[in-house]
Amino acid sequence: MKSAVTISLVPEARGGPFVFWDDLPAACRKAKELGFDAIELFPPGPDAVDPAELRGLLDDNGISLAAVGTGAGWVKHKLSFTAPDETTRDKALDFVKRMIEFAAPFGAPVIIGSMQGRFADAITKPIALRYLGNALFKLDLHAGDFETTVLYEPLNRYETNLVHTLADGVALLAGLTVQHVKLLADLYHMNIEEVNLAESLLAAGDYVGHVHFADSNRRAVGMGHTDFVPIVKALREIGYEGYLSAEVLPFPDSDAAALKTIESFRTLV
Ligand code: LER
Ligand code: MN
Repeated sequence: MKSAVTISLVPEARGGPFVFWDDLPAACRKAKELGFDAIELFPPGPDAVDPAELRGLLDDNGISLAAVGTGAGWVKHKLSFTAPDETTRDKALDFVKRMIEFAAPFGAPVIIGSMQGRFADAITKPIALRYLGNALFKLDLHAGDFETTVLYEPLNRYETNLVHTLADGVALLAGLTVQHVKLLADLYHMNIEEVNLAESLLAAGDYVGHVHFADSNRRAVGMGHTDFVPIVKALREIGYEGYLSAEVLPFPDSDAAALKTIESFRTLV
C-alpha cells in the first residue's frame, strides 16, 4: 500500500478535510520531505492547474498523483448528477469528463463524492439512483477511452441520501456492469455508516479502488478512536495495493496532520 496526502486549491471548500491548502508547490515539497508517495489533488476545475507545471512538481519531488477530486463542480458550481434539471446534470457530466481528461495523463483516477448529489422533492430515490447510474455508466466509457478509473465514494448520511455503505456501492456498480469504476472507501464515512469496517472491506474485495485514510473524528489517523489494525489486515487480505490517502482536517495544523498521518502509516503498513 502507498501513502498520499491531500491538497485543496478550492477556497469555497475552506473548513473541509484537506491537509494542505492553496500552495501546490509547497504541498509537493512537504509531501516529499515527509516521505509520502503521492498527493491527492482537489482543484477548482479541469483547467485550473497547468499540466506541465504539475508534471514538473511531481517529477522534481519524486511523487505521484494519487487521485483528483471533482467536488469543486458541486461546491463552486452547484452541479450534480442527480439535479432535477437535465442541463445541470449534463454540465456535471461534462465537468467530470474534463476532469478525467486532466487526470488520466498522470495515471490518476477521478473521485465522485459530492457530485453524486442527493434526492429531493420530485426526484425520488429510485429516479436519483437511475440518474447516478446513467452518469457512472457514461463516465465508465470515458474513463475506458482515457485509460483511467472513476472512484465512486459512498458518503455518510449527512452528506448524501443515496449510497452510504460499501455494500450499497457494490450493489450499484454491479448492476451497471461497469469496467472502470471502483469504490472509494473513506474510513471516516465508514466509521459512521458501517457495522464493522474490516468486514465491509473484506466483503467489498476487488471493488475497493482507493482509501481515504482518516480517523473517527476526521483527524489524522492516530488522533481518533478507530482501530486501524483490523482495517489494514482486511486491506491486505483483499490484496489492496492502492493508496491510503489522508483526507483529513488540518488539525491542529497542516504540518502536524501530515506528520501524524505518515507516522501512523509507517507503524501500520
Ligand atoms: C466528502 O465528505 C468526501 O469524503 C470527499 O472525498 C468527497 O468528495
Ligand atoms: Mn472522502
